[in-house]
Amino acid sequence: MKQRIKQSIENLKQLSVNTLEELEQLRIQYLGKKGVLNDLFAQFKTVPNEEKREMGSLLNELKTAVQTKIETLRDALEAKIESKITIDDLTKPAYLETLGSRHPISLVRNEITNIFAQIGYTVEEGPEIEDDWHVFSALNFPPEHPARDMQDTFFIENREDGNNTVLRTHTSSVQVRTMEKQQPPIRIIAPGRVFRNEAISARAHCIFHQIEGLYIDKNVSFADLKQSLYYFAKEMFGAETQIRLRPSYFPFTEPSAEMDVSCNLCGGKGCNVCKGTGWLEIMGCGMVDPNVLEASGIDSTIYSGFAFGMGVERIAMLKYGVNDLRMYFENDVRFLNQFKTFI
Ligand code: 2NL
Repeated sequence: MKQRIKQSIENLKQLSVNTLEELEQLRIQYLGKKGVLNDLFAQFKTVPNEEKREMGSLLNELKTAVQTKIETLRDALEAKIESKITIDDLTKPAYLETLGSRHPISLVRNEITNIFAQIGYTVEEGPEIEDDWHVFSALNFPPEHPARDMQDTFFIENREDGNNTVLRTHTSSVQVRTMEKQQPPIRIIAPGRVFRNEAISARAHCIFHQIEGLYIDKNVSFADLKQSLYYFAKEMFGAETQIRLRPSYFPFTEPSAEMDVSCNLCGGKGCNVCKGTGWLEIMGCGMVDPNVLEASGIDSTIYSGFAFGMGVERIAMLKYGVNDLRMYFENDVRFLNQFKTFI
């Protein structure tokens, strides 16, 4: 028996396994119910008393050796399985990660805000859910103006006293908030999502994006407006771009104008994008009405300013040749993937 134990301890040292299954077999062979150790412990009962001490300690030695061996083999196997994942084949190419891309509306918004940042404008943001004051009253909209109608504006709360809560129909509300909290000089860009109660079509959507701008200081004139917007047009559409201003009307500016840029597709000769006119309408603008300055606590006898507003979707449509506005809202990856190179 003594010989068998010593042999077993010796044998253990040579043992190795390749799989967890083989390891389990080994465990059963030694430590299982009918395993080597149980068998030896059974024999131990018949050992003469004077040999029990030596045999007992030998048996315990074997038991510990078996347990240690199994632990060591298991650790080695597990380490091998783990490292297999990383050292499998170092020459294999890495997994290709599919890169996302920016949404065309974000690309155009960033491009526009970056151009204005070059001439000192900072970005302001404000809430999409607004009160009547910041969307209409402070902007010189008369009480019966059609824009205040349910036909045009989404109402969240429609109150008797006219102090309604609405989804903003333009980001002018952000500029009003800035004028209320800050005295001139003010030079800001207000990009953001706006909402109008429109039937959805290729040309119109009830949610769209706007960028408005506001510049207020002493002695700001219409000439400043023209040069600032001319600079923007050249940066945005190319150095050859020309602008023209046509008289228009907004409740919040006086005088008001629409700005056209020369069609950069046909160079002003006339094509189907500019409908043969050679010009593309891209924004509305004007000198801030003194009533608007006063409503926000700015002294119109000291300060003057200009403001402008443009639709981001419209500019993105011209830039990328997209002819259906709904594309911008469907998030079809076949559409979005086409903007990968425009990061
Ligand atoms: C358009 C026209 C415009 C403004 C927006 C503005 C803002 C304040 C005061 C005065 Cl706080 N004006 N914004 C001015 C003129 C035109 O937008 O066609 N937008 C798409």
